[in-house]
Amino acid sequence: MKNLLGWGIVIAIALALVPGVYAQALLSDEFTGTDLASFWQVRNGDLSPWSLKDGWLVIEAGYNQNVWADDTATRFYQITDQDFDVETSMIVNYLDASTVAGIIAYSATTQDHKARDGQWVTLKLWGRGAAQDNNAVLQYQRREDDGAPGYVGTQPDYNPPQGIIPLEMRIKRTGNEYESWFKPEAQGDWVPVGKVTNELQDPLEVGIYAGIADGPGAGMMTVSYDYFKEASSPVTAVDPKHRLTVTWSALKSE
Ligand SMILES: [Ca+2]
Repeated sequence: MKNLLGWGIVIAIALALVPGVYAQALLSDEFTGTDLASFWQVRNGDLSPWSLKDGWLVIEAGYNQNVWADDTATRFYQITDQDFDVETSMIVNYLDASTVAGIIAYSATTQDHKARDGQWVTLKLWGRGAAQDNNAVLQYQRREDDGAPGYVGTQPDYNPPQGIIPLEMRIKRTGNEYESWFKPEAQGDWVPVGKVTNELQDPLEVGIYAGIADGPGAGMMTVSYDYFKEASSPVTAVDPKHRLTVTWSALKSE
């Protein structure tokens, strides 16, 4: 009996360590240090060179990567089956290409409105190339659609020129409801973007991404993410000086 209990514990721990088997709450990250925290998974990490530098996750976006008809971006995500309220602060620097960067909640097990496997909600900065005068727009979309109720094809009163674009983004999930906000220039109060109902089946892959939709030879994009925060989860980070786990509040007080 004691042995059975022991094996039960071992199996429970093993399941908890296998991503996707046991979902959990999303974790916050300030992207300190040089190693990406182990709770992240990276999709298409080989297509866009990336690294942690001076407290930022810096992604040099690769080509032929989009989030529209398909999700082919380089994506950093965590798996959850719970409600969340996540935000990120980012600096997009792009030139002369069609580029995408933002927050996504992706469900591999949900069929989209065209009966394809895979559906999502994303708040996206679309950096537009010469065909649209080299300026960016903010969009709130599901897969290949921003015309359904609550989605936004072009956020009003926001149209920064290409170059360096700081902004913050936020998506809050409450059951099947997903609400979004942003902060132009990464300053001021949250500006509402949209609120939608999307019946995404758990587990969800929630995170941040970058990609250049055009092929090789088009311009460039560097996306620097300062942090990814879940409102209910304090940031933990490794203090490089003391090799100790410290909380975000401790970091802030230094
Ligand atoms: Ca940071």
